[in-house]
Amino acid sequence: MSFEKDYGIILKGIGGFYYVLKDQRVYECKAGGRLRLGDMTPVAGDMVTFELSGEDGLITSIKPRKNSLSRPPVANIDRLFIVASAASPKTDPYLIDKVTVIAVREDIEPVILLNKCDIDRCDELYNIYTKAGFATIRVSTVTGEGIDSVKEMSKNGISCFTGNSGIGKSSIMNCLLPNKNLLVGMISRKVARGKNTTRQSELFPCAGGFVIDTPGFSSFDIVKSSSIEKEQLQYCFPEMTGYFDKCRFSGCAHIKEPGCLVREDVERGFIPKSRYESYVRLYEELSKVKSWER
Ligand SMILES: Nc1nc2c(ncn2[C@@H]2O[C@H](COP(=O)(O)OP(=O)(O)O)[C@@H](O)[C@H]2O)c(=O)[nH]1
Ligand SMILES: [Mg+2]
Ligand SMILES: [Zn+2]
Repeated sequence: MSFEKDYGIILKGIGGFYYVLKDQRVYECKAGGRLRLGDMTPVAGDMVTFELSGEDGLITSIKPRKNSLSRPPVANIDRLFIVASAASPKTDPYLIDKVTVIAVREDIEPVILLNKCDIDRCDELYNIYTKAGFATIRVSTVTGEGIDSVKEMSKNGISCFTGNSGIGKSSIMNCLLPNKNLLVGMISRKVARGKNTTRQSELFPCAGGFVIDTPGFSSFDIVKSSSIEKEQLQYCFPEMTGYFDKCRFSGCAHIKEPGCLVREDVERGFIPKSRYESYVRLYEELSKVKSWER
């Protein structure tokens, strides 16, 4: 990953200290206070400038963020690896679709990783997400299938892993980072609660980019965490964006309107049915949100 001159990147924060990587070295820094940083609290992924006095670093500015997630706090995400499976615990496509909407909205590239393919080839999920136009990779941490492709995609920028507990996020990261030994089979919340210091998730350098784990899908509540309006929802479904203003009624929401080309193409199998059903379900959820609740 290339940096703008003078900037380092925060790998993690623990108990008020931030570990900033710059020119192959990690510096322990404190935050520079309200005067310099205003309301921004540094998080992993932030690009920062800092001053050194002796060994002690002081963060002096934070570059405006491209995007950010709050659980875990991480900024400037380029890619979201959404880990799913048809093997246990089987993933509900609706959960995947919710996350893809937020990703697209935040200008993050969603990549679907179908894990545990040694047990189940995940054909149904594979067909849905390739047809929808997402990069979709079959993975197995047992046979090593797909790991090279995941590594290749991690070369640029910051890649964040998400998916239900037990789906294999830590296992996949261990394949990418063989020297790190992340805790497989551990619930991430437990790990986070174990110590008294507040600890952020950590960015790990990987293949030229960075990878980071998240606690799971629960951090992606579409209604609460994003300011998306129902009229905008169709633009967060890449397979539906070409239909804008082509249906019989301009401003068609593709729900019940006659002459809707989206619904016709769902019937003809060009748009995956489960994706369309998620669209309708999310549209209805967003319709219930009053404007003052946003
Ligand atoms: N058969 C099979 N089991 C896997 C695979 N990846 C992970 N597991 C198992 O799934 C369980 C949960 O894995 P873990 O990486 O801790 O999931 P996390 O909660 O998403 O971090 C562990 O028992 C792993 O050994 C896989 O590709 N195939
Ligand atoms: Mg884990
Ligand atoms: Zn329509």
